[in-house]
Amino acid sequence: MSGPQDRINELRKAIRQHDYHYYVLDAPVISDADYDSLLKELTELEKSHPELISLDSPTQRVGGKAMEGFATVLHRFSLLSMDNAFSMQELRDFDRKVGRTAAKEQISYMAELKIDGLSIALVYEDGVLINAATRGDGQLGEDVTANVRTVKNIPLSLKTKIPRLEVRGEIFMPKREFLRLNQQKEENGEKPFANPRNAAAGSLRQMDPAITAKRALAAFFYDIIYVEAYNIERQEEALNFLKDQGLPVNSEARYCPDIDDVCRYAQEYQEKRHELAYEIDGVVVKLDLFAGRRELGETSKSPRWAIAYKFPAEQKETRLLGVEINVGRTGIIAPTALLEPVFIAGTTVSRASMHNFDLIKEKDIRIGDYVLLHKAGDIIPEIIRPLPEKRCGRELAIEVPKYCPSCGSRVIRLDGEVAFRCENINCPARLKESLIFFASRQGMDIGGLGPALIEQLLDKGLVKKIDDLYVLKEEDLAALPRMGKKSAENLIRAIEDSKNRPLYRLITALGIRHIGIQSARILAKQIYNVDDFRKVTAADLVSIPEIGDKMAESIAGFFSEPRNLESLENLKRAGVRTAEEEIDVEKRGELEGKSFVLTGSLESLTRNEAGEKLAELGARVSGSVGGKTDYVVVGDNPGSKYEKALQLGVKILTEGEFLALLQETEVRN
Ligand code: 0OX
Repeated sequence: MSGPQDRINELRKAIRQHDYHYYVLDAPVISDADYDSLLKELTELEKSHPELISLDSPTQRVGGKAMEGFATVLHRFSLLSMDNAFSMQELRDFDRKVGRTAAKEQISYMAELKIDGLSIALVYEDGVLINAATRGDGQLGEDVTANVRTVKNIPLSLKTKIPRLEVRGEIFMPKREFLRLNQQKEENGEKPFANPRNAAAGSLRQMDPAITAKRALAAFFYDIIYVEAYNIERQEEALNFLKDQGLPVNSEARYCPDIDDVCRYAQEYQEKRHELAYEIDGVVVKLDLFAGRRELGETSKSPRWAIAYKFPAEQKETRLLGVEINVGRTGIIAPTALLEPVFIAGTTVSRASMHNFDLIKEKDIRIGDYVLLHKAGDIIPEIIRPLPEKRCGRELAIEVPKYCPSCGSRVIRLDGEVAFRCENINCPARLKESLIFFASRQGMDIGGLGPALIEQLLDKGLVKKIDDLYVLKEEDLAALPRMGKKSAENLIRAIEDSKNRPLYRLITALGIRHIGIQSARILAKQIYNVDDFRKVTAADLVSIPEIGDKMAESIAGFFSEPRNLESLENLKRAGVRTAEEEIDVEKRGELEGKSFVLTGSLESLTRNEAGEKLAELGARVSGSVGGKTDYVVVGDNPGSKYEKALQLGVKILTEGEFLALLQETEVRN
């Protein structure tokens, strides 16, 4: 039989897991409202069975968990959390409780928006920001000073040289920035943030402040933890004081003489929340007079003079009618849910990004399902979960397409990425981006061929593949709007000039994922003919110094797509340089074309250096020993490659023999 203890255990376990997802992974799997209801159920069960309360119950701590990597800060004053109210009734209950301790004339409130961000504490000494720490568990936080200094609306110094001021506030990510960041993440095949709060946390916990600086974070401050030399006795006064010192204070806060006003304020912002530039998840109600606060005091985890009214989560049920598969401009295959239209958080929604196929599988969403919908960050419609109890049995599984819906190429997925992609550089969905990058400075540097002109070429059907650029005729171009004879001539010349770029520029221009100009240089040094790329495997590629697994896989993927090979063939035929001519052929001798495997550590040179030397002599370094391996160089503590070489009878060289061979070959050259 299952008694309260079983349910309590179940709830504690679930809450701990959700805490971990939320605070540590920044990737919650349930909505805040669902989390709150679990916590509420546990709190109530424990209230009616106090003998079952244990010290490690999630109800017994203030929340949060120290993150790794940042120095720990012990807060001089612990940062309390707040009790929640989920209805106007519970707000009134709070007022009644306050009335039991505080005198009537002491009771009036400040109502503030509850910004959905990350609680932080700043310390200013002599008016200068000297420390910023996350709230952590309320006692121990993390030193994020370097990152907080990059937040533009946080002043590095105050208006007045106050000896010491400690303030508490909220760092958050505005909705627009959240939208931008997630779009960027999806384009890069990364997992989007679940909500602006997680995005803010993720941005603040970057070890490199330069990354934090690129995210448009902002902050509002709402609490004086400690101040020296000033006597402040009311919350309204405190907010004005903070504002006067140059700290950002939310301007929607309102003085409310009684609880009716507070309820009106809460109602008003519950309706207006979608119009705000930042996400709020409720309203914070605080006793205005500090004298009254002192009288009420606090429990071990929260003040008795404040309460957070949490808005009901905006969730709607609707039906998933189908899934549209789109190809993004970078080749990402993206599933979009087609929904029965439903009004939610201020707009009617009939489509929702499903982000990626992993998520669909994880949530087990099927076509025909009734689903629960919400808006992440109050803007991005998202399916929270399906409602399997409403299934009729005719629902259909959502499959990852094997072929690109736009061009029919095989769809591939790179290791470690959530996204599936179309690899065809000429796929109509991504051709424009491919061309823009191909012609750009980093690529083939075709002067005058920018996005606007590329668009015209595509519109007129003059270019359908990358290689079509090289068969463009002057008269085709001259006929385009806003294009005179002279500019057509110039463009043809620029295209002609680009044919002779070094090989690494062509490799860069192909826009292969993870291959930037640096890695393209390395590749071109080792594999100096585009034709050879189709012969090398990912295993061969990783043996090239500085080429990692991801890059190797990506290159192999690119060159396994027949449409890409065809385009390269056409480029070659059109006269584009597809081989590295600068390698000094004279320098090569007997080692030309030989395949080497290096194992164990070498004393007189690094494996990278050995690789480079071999490449200069026209030899190739491979990652694994096989039938085609000519030599295995064995250093200290060799691995299994040594045994394999013995097994296969491959010629084995000691470091000394290897150096001698290199020298001999170099001398002979
Ligand atoms: C917010 C917010 C959070 C601080 C001290 C006791 C109550 N998220 O916007 N907390 C508080 O106040 C806490 N106010 C706020 N506005």
